[in-house]
Amino acid sequence: MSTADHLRALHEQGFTLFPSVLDTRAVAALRERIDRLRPIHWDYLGLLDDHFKCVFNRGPEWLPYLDLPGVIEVAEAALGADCHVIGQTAWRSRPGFIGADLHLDHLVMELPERLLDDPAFQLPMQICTAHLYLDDITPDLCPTRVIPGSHRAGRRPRPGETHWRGREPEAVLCRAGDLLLFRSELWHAGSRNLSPNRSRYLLQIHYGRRMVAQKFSPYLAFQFSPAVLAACTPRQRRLLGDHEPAEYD
Ligand SMILES: O=C(O)CCC(=O)C(=O)O
Repeated sequence: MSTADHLRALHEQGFTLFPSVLDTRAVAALRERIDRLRPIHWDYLGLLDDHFKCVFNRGPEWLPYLDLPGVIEVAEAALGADCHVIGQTAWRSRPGFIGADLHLDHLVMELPERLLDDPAFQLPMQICTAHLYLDDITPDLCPTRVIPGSHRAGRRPRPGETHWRGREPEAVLCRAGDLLLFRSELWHAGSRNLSPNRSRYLLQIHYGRRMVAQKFSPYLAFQFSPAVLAACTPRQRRLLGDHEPAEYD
């Protein structure tokens, strides 16, 4: 699929899948890299899942995941050539993990469905999330679930709501190394890890328009690693927030 095809899917379905972004060796290397992480700042090792935030700052070896070829072009087409990364989290979801209920991640404002149904109106994107899966995602290994087209609901799901216009969330089943990109207004959910002994490894990258604030915990105490900054390409520096001056600067 071309950049234009992916962009069209984001507008029409609210999500798009990139097959084989990483090959088998690169998947194994990234899983090992995640296994070597130790929690700092707001990271946690939970009973059923582990989260490591802002992993781009852990060392130059994490930088290539900010601008994966083929994916970054779509993020820039969707969010502007000056878009940036607002967060990046490595997850391990262990057996027994219970995923999130149906939700959306960010909606700038509620809008009437009749406006969103008008083919002449195209809702601009503000934030998109990439899920880089590091396992074959089978129905028992907490697939992400999405409701195609639900970014046009114009609102978030109400408590207890489980479908939109009769459509239930659909599991995104894919291969290790595939990447799902979805817009923040899409209704989506996690699901359970029902496997007896497999953990789902996931690298999540959030992209936002330049005016969307970066969420680099621990915020006031956050400091960029000098080794990471020294290794960045110009595009990676911009993705980390080194922008041309603009309004409010
Ligand atoms: O676990 C998943 O696949 C879904 C994650 C999710 O819904 C989120 O981070 O907003």
